[in-house]
Amino acid sequence: MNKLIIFSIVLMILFSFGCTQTTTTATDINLGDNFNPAPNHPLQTYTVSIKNFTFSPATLTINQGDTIIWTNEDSMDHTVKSIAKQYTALNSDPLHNGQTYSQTFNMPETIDYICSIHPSMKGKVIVQ
Ligand SMILES: [Cu+2]
Repeated sequence: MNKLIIFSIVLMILFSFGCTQTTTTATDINLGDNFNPAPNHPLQTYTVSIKNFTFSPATLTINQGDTIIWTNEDSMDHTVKSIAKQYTALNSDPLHNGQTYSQTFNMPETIDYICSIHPSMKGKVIVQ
């Protein structure tokens, strides 16, 4: 008899969780600072071209989990290096013509970066 009651309670709890999840989005629940909700959008890959000593687009706003691929389209070598220490460090080797550098971003942050060979080349990634 006791087992039946416990089983019924477990079923009720499971059922109520099921209902909660269908009617409440993750952002409505405060689960603490360590909770990283699964992205509610498809993960995307963006491309930034490095051409004529310019990152294009110079500023890119993406979502957590997205990836950026930089491609050097100049005959001159370029790098992708974050200026300040951030959670996600951008730190490419010198990219020759046609070479790529990719990075996935998993934290909300703003990263200013440059080409360390030509520091006047500036770019920014905003992860939201
Ligand atoms: Cu450069």
